[in-house]
Amino acid sequence: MLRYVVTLCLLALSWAQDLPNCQVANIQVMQNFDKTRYAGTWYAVGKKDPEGLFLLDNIVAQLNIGEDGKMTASAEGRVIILNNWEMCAHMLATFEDTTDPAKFKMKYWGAAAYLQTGNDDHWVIDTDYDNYAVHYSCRLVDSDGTCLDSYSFIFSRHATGLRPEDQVIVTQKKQELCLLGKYRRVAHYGFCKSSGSLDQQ
Ligand code: DAO
Repeated sequence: MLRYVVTLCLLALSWAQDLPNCQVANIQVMQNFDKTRYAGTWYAVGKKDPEGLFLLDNIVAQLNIGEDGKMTASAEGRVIILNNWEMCAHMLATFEDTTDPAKFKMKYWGAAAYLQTGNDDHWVIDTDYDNYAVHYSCRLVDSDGTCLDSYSFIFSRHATGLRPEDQVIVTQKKQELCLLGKYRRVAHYGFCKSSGSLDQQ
């Protein structure tokens, strides 16, 4: 009987060690991150929404590295604003480096004044640069160190989605972020190509 209890305890202990502890401070980001290789076009194919979501679908981000080494981005996506006004939002962002090369402070704003603005973390959790990237941002850390309001994009270099081999890695990363089951698929059906965007300044 004692041997049975000890075995169960050891099993429970090893299982607990495999579980993420969901502390924002303990989230592992991409090691040796190279922002030059991260540059280029990314299609959001999955998204965990924050409180009061903004970008709905058809989300495409273009990341650039300037001659000064600073990262900037332009992004577009379908949004619904002012209760029922559907449009293609054109967004711009600048990124401030931090001591961790995979963690940035992102300032974003809309090309039109009535679009959202904000200051968010932009953490690159994992990427192979050529196929997939897992992004994470926590907007509000709870008193226990877990995240109260986060969002996360699953990016692909292809609008059609992720390769099966990348899906396995991405699922593992979602689990490590304590967000498994909280993502929705992001569709791409050319909304921003055909919508005749109202905010192209
Ligand atoms: O869509 O609900 C939401 C929150 C996302 C806001 C971020 C918009 C800025 C886009 C720049 C992304 C660059 C990768």
